[in-house]
Amino acid sequence: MAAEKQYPVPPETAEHALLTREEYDRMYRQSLDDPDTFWSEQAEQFITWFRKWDRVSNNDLTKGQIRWFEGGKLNVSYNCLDRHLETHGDRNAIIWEGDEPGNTRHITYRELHEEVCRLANVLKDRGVAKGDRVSIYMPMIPEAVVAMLACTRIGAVHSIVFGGFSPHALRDRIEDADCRTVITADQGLRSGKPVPLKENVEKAIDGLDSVHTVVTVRHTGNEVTWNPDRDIWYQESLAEASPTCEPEEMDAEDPLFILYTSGSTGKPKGVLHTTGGYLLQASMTFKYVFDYHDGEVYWCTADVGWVTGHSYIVYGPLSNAATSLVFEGVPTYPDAGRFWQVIDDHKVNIFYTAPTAIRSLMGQGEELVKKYSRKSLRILGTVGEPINPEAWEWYYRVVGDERCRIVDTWWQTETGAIMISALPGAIDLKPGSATLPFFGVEPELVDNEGNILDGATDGNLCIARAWPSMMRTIYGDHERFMNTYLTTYAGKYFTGDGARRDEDGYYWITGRVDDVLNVSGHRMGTAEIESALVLHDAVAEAAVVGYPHDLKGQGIYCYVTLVKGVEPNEGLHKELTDLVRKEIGPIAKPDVIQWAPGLPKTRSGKIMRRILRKVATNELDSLGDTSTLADPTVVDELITNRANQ
Ligand code: 6R9
Repeated sequence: MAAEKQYPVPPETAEHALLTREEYDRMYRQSLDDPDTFWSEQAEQFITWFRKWDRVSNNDLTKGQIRWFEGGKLNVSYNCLDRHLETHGDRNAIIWEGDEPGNTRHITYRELHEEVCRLANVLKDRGVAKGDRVSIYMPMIPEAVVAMLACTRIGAVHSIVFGGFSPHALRDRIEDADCRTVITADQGLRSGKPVPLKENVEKAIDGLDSVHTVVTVRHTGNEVTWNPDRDIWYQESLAEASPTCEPEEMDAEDPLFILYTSGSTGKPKGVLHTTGGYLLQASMTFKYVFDYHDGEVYWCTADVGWVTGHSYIVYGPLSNAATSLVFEGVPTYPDAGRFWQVIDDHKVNIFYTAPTAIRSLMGQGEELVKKYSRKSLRILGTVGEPINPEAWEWYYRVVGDERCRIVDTWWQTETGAIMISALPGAIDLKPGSATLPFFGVEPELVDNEGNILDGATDGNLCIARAWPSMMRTIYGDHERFMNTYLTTYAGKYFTGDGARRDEDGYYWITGRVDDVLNVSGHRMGTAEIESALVLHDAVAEAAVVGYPHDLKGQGIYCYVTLVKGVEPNEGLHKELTDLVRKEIGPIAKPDVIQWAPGLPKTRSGKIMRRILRKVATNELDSLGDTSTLADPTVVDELITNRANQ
């Protein structure tokens, strides 16, 4: 095998970085050999506690019991706001860049604190109490951050639903967590086009009488329908509310938020995170992985609707008193130079984005990048999916001018914080590898029988012990939590990802080993898309698989069997595409719909997805054994139909 390209840490980077390789090695060793001492020191350093914990850790993965810092009391909004006021009250907590260039706002820590207190009081006034769930369905505006922090201030549990999700998906999530309050905006804006958020909320809660309050931010100023018993305007109610609100004392293990994510089967799972462990690891990874130095401007391009937005737009940066840039728009509006323009305008030092964005901008050429200086940049991060070495090299060479360190950060909604990543001053880089585990993270590769594989090898990626920001359960379904993550390989957390470990102990994530797709960094269960397709009267059966897609990483390939007597046609194709958009949202829009008179099934009726993946990828020479199929001729039919598409 050709030697992989390596990018060692330059000595001057190591000199100015928070951690060197020696420090990483020492801390990593301590984090595994003496975890309670390690985590207790970190918890003292990163978090302000109202009361110290009685016990650092109390975990038993075989029972699904994960507890950190039991008896400790803290408040997340206090840690993200109040404690910075004396020293950094006038520092920008948020720089907001709207969809239209030039539309910006700056919000200091003092201003953010006041606004959070006001909204917290409004929520209390409407009867929201500690432990209640609040649904947030918002565009990328500062009020989304205010909404999150206001919930944490009073101990309410937020459940953010990505603004690109359909009313149907929103309703499911509101119902599943029994949210009785929804915070939204009149509309969002993306590349000049409005997103009808309030209207979607109306549709989502139609007939759901349990929802007693909808708080709406006036953002674009369009007309919205109004129910005076239920609806209140954000701006008006905040103006009347008191600007002081005592933070609720929360137990370290009190729930902090629920965030829905796709699994390989059934409906989305409400991943539950708790207060102390989550905040500690979000805070600590932010500081060390991005090598954050006091006063720097940091920009993560994710949406707060995803976990990356939770941990690395809000909780990680704000708990460190950083300035976090919140961006409403898209990378290609008004043109594909937008990212670099924003970086120059706001002197961004640390930039964190997704491989799919890098790949799409790479296709637009270097000119648009070179037009801007980008000289403020120091650290570049990626997250969400494996980054192909070509995109990595382009990011490094063109965007970073071969001067910026790249951190490829592997983690999941379930892990709460970054698990495997380089540290800028400590770890040599290899393009395409997430490199080495963060403190306290013990990765293990196992074969399908659960045997631990040593040395350089491929395997199923597990984590051998609990870590503070680990999810605690699936909201309302602990059994599903156990079955999805903890029983496949007893006593370990199973990530659902495959990985390779090389001779240097570096990890290379190879992608999902289950029926979860990763489309432009968004996770989607094939089962969810199939359920949407079969809602159509003309559809008898559907099977969805992923296939390699140049820009999106994976594309959505749907095989659809129509009911007897219905002939495929263009109109039907469009109806099915629209149906998936309506049921789940635009991110789940099928890339290919192939009509399939029959699907390859085993004699026991199980769809052989392996074969469908091969046909989708056009790897027809390696279909493998088809003799166990109930009807092997369906495969020939699929191949012919594919060619005629
Ligand atoms: C943070 C986030 C998690 C899944 C994960 C994996 C993929 C994320 C990655 C990566 C390779 C990286 N993934 N980061 N794969 N390299 N740096 O994305 O959370 O939306 O829950 O997705 O994304 O497959 O299992 P989430």
